[in-house]
Amino acid sequence: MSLNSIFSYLNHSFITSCDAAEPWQLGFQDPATPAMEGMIDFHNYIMVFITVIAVFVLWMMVKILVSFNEDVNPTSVKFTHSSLLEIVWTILPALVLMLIAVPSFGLLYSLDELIDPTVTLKIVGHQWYWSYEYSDYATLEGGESLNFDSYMIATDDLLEVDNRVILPVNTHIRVLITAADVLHCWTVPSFGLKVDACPGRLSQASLFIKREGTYYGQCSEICGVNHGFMPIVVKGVSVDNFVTWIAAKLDNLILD
Ligand SMILES: [Cu+2]
Repeated sequence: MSLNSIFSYLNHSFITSCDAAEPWQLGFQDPATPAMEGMIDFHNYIMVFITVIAVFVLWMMVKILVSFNEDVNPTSVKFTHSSLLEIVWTILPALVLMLIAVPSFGLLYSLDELIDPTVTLKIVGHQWYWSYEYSDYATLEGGESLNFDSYMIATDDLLEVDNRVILPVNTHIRVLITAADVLHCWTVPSFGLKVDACPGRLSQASLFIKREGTYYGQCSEICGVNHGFMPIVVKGVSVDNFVTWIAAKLDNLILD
């Protein structure tokens, strides 16, 4: 069993298994997107390096304290240079940095990739609620597109909202994020998405949900007194159910 698989065991099976934050949770939430899967894999990969380096440095410090004190070594060796040692302690960290940098850039650029999105969801942060707009769907040609506000409803964990976002699974989705007043941050851990909502600026991210489920998140940028009371709930449904839901929403708009 490699170190990498031990870490992923800790993350996936032992510590947590959920799409919402849990009390005393230590690991990640279950990934629902390729992006989050990549981030968790990368985290596990880096943990291998961190563990080896931390153990090595600790061992070296203990070794120095034990072996190189006045009692054990009354007369110190007086050399100032060691070419071999200098080469090793230059090349080795450089190699470790390369091994970390290459997959990290791969992941970073893949997160930025937007592949021919089918659905666009525009998210606007307000003090203190979120509003959502399905820019592709309007009641009339050129009419106002489907949109609604999403307010928290009081539950024990303060994570539920009155209007959930519904999105299709296995579909490339573009999310556009902005704010109407102050900085907010649209964050859903299972998606690996955490995008600042800046007033006057439209940020873009891609989203591809791999499985149906209900995903919980929260505003993650201190935005005022009710910052803790503007949760995010996204329901991933099948494409058929998504189309049915959109059609019903549009019918309701026309009836209103
Ligand atoms: Cu906020």
